[in-house]
Parts: sequence; structure tokens; C-alpha cells
Amino acid sequence: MNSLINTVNGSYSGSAWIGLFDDLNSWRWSLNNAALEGGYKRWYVQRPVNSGGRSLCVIMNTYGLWNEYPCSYSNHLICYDGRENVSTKYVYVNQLKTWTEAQSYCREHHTDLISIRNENEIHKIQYLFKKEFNSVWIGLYRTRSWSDQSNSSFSNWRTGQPDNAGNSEYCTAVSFSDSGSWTDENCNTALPFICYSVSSLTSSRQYHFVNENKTWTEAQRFCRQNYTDLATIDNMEEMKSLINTVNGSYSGSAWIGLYDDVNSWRWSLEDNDFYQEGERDFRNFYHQPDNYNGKELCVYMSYENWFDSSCDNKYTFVCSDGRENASQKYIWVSEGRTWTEAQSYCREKYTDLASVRNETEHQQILSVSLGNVVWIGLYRNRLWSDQSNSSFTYWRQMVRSEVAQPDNGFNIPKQTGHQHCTAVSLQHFGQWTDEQCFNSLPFFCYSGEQIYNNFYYSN
Ligand SMILES: [Ca+2]
Ligand SMILES: [Ca+2]
Ligand SMILES: [Ca+2]
Repeated sequence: MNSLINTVNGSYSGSAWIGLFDDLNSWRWSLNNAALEGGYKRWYVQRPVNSGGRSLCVIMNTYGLWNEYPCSYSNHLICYDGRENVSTKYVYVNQLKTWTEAQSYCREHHTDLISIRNENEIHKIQYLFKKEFNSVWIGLYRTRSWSDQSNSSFSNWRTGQPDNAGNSEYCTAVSFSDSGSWTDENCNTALPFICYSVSSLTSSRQYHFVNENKTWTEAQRFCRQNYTDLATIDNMEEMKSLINTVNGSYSGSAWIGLYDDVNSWRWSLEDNDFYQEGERDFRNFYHQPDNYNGKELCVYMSYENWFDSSCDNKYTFVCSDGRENASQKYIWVSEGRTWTEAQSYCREKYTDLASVRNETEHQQILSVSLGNVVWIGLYRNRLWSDQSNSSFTYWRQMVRSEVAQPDNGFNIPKQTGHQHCTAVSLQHFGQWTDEQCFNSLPFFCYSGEQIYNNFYYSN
């Protein structure tokens, strides 16, 4: 925070954006940190709005309906007990606690705060309401998110903030008139902003080679317990430094933190206000996605059906135009382009590649594209175990008869479609291959964190 304030150095005394925002779709259950999105919901109102700016926890009323509620208020609670030898699965706790205190209490005495995944579970706990007539904490909560998906929990709110004035303040600004304290503001306000970059000079990522055979998940657990995480690699310098830790002592394959999650689809158009609850999750895949050759990270529509496909294929595409004076909502572009080229074209001329939020839009897009194969805005990236967003890759290229990596086990019996984790191949200069995650391999951890202290003020 001090380093950020120094960047501006007194040259500006208003407010400027930082990366913290409030995502209304980010509800999670305390138990296993399971995401609510796409699951069973019982909201009292159509959609929570974070009224008051601090309503990031959830109470259930006597009718079993849910409502957002400030986490620092006190309520009774219901714990869930998942232990095998326990006969009472749901325990009403007749004590007043804040949400965090309630979570600690349940974790200490039982398993966790209650999760509710279907109507049946509501029926099971209804008798608890008949006895008591208070609202109770349930395990549903969320936290504000950082733009770079980092999980910093530091905050520096000004007194009385965040307040979500007018239920329209979901982004965060630093106020330089008030020694850098934070306020929540309407995201559509135009303000100067602060970016950051990570300079390799300030990177303190130390790699550690662990010469024990483990599955990818076991290796991840080991690294998180003993270091920071499985290795993330940002550039060729770091790749060299990682190889040097082996120092010729091993010449096979070893895990790094990169993996492929076939459910990590996102829309090119990210605007939160554009999607109502559940609308990000509309899909119409047909026997897909299968990531058939390991490179299928973009989605096209062919008639009714969606397919994942290599982003380098050239297809016609559908842009969306969200501007107020737009004459058409969807525009079919009949020229074949790669997915990335199509995205650039749509962003330049209209708003973005088309998102499909429901069956009505699905039909509208079908009708403008006249039955052609078209790219839509759905895509994904491989992910790093530590959630860093490094886009560096060092895949093994095609050599003679070997297929280029990643290949998702293309043409290898029993492996086709099952290679979701990434290994460094030390016999091949450290180049990467995708492998089955349950293979047992040595692995690379890292310790230390990137120090994000290069701030840039937009002025
Ligand atoms: Ca505010
Ligand atoms: Ca496919
Ligand atoms: Ca492979």
C-alpha cells in the first residue's frame, strides 16, 4: 500500500481504481469451498445485491429461504456433522455468533456450517425451525475478488466504507485525499487507475526438485504443505532456473503446476452486469467438450450443437453489439478467422464475440448465422495450481512421428482424453508434455512469492 501511494507521489489527490471488486456470482459453501453457481438456490429475493456493502454472508429464515446479511452481525446457526459415528447430522446452536465465529464453532465441534444442496435437505432440517423462531447462519458466503484472482485478504477501507450506496458500487478505488483508504464506487465511473507489473528482478520464486514419485494431486499437497505450491513458470529465465535445480540428477519427467480443467469455460465478454444468475452457465454441448487432441480451448456452434475445437481453426463467427443505438444485437461475419482474430474483430467493430445466455439467444444466433459453423465467445485456458495467470508455455514440438504436445493422449490406447496434467521432460531440454494426473512422477515445487511492487499510475 505504501509503495502504491509513493507511485502517485502527491501528484494526484482524487480516487483511482485498484483491482478489488465485488462479484455477485461468487457465492461459495464453507464446506469444501464449493461454488454455488449452477447449484440449488433458495433466495428470498430474485438476486442478492450486497445491500449496505457488507452483506457477504447468508442467513436462512424460518421458511427456509435465504437472504444476504452482514457477516459481523450475530445470529443463531445450524452446523452439519458429517462424522460417521454421529447420528444427528444437523445441529441447531442456540447461541449468538458472527458468521466467522459460527464457522469456527461448527468446524471445532462438528464438521462445518450447514450446506444445502436440494429440497430434500430443507425438509430434513425443517423440524429445527419448528422449535426455534430465529433466522440462522448457513455456510453460504463470499469475499470480494481481485482482478488477477490473487487471494489477498488485506483491506484498507475508509470508515463507513464499503457501503454500496444506491446498490450500484461493486468496484474499489483508493482515495489519495484520505491517505490511501479505500471506497467502493460505481464501476461505470471514469477514474484514473493503478496497474501493477511483476518485474523478474523482484521475483523471488525459488524452485525445489522433489525426487519422490507422487500423483499430481499428491505432489500439489506436498508442495503446499512444505513450500508455496507446485511450480509456476513465467518465462524462459525461470524455466532455466527450474532445470538447474535438478542438476543432472534425474532425466525423466516431473510435474509442474499447470493443469487442464475441462469445466473452466468463460465468456470473452466479462461484464458482470450483462449476466443474470445462471446465465453464464448456459451450454449446448453435444457429446462434447472432449479436448480431443489437447488443443481444443475454443467453442464453435454447428446448427444446434456446440463443440470445443482448436482455436487456430478458421470459422465464420458471430459478434454481439451491446451499444444503445445498435441496429442488430448479433452480427454474423461470413469471413473465416481464428478464434482470437474473430475476438479482435468483434471488439474493434462491435462489442465482443457473442455470448449465449439462454435458449432464446441461442435461437437468435442460429437464425443470423444461417446454419454456418460459427465461433462464439466461449473459451478457456489451462490453469496454474497457484492461480497465477502466467501465459508462458514451453510445449514439446512435433518430432518425426511424435505428435506435438499437448495432445491429450491422442492415439495412445487408454490415454486418449485423459491427459490433464503437465510434466517437464528433462530428457528433452525441459519441454512440456501433458500426462495422466494419476501417474507417479517426481515434481517441482516453488517457494517465495512474486512481489507486486511495480505500480503504474494512469494519470
Ligand atoms: Ca461507497
Ligand atoms: Ca471437440
Ligand atoms: Ca501427451
